[in-house]
Amino acid sequence: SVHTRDQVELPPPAIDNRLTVHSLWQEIDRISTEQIQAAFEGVGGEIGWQLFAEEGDMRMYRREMEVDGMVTDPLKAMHKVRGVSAREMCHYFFNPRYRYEWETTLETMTIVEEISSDAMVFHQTFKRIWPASQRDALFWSHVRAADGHTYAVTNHSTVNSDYPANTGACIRLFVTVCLACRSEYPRGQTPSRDNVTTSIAYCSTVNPGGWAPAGVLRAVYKREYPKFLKRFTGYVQEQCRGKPLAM
Ligand code: 18C
Repeated sequence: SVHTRDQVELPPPAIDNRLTVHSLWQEIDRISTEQIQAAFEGVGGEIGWQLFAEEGDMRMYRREMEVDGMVTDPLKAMHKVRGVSAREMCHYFFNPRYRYEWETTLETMTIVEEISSDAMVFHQTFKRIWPASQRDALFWSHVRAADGHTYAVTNHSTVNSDYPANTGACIRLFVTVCLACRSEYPRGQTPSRDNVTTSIAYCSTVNPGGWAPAGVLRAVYKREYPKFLKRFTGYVQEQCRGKPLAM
C-alpha cells in the first residue's frame, strides 16, 4: 500500500479544538506566534549575530549573552533541505515516537500530558556533562501550520507540581526552542519529492538553571547544535524516502 504513514498523525492543518480550551492555550499561542515570527527574521542588521558554524547550506549564529553570570547565548540556525516538506519535518520533530532516534543528548523522555493532537508536555533528562550536574527540563511542545506551506514546532519550559525542579540529582534548565519550516517548489508544478525544498530556521535559548562553566558550555553547544541539525534533517530525509510527499 502507498499509505505507509497514517495521514491523521501528521501535524493538523488547523489548531486542535482541545488545545484552545486548555489552561496553557493563551501562553502557548502567544509564545508560538512570537517565536515563529522571530524565526524568519534575518540575522543581518545591528543586533550582532555571529556566525560560528557553516557546512553546505547550514549556517549557525549565536549572540553572546549572560544572565546572572550564566551563559544563555541565543542560537539561530538556517538550513535548506531537499525532498521533504515543512509538515514532514515538524512531524518528526514533534512526535515523541521518533525522538530517541535523532536526539543524541537525551537520557530519558516522559510524556507528562497529551493535551491534543498538536500539543504535549514532556519531561526530559539529558546526558551529564562533566564537571557540571545533570540537567532536566519540563516543557510544552506545540506544532502548528502557518501561512503558505509553513509549519513550526515551539517548545517552552513550564511547571507541573508532579515534576518539581531541583529535588533530585538534576538541575532544571529552561528552554525556548522553535523549529520553523517553509516549503517551496517551482511555480506551476505539482509539489513532489523531486522538486520540493524546505527552508529551516531553528532558534534556541537555553538557560542552564544553575552553575555551569562558561567555556565548557560554549564548547558543548558549538559541537552539539550542528550535530543535531545535520542528524535530524538527515533522519527525516531517510524516513521519507519512498513515501508519498505530505504537504
Ligand atoms: O531542540 C532540540 N530538541 C528538542 C527535543 O528534545 C527540545 C530539547 C530542548 C533541550 C535543549 C537543551 C539540551 C541540553 C543538553 C545538555 C546536555 C548535552 C549533553 C550532550 C553530550 C553528549 O527542544 C535539539 C536540541 C539540541 C541540543 C544541543 C545542545 C545544546 C546545549 C545547550 C547548553 C546546555 C547547558 C546545560 C548543561 C551545562 C553543561 C556545562
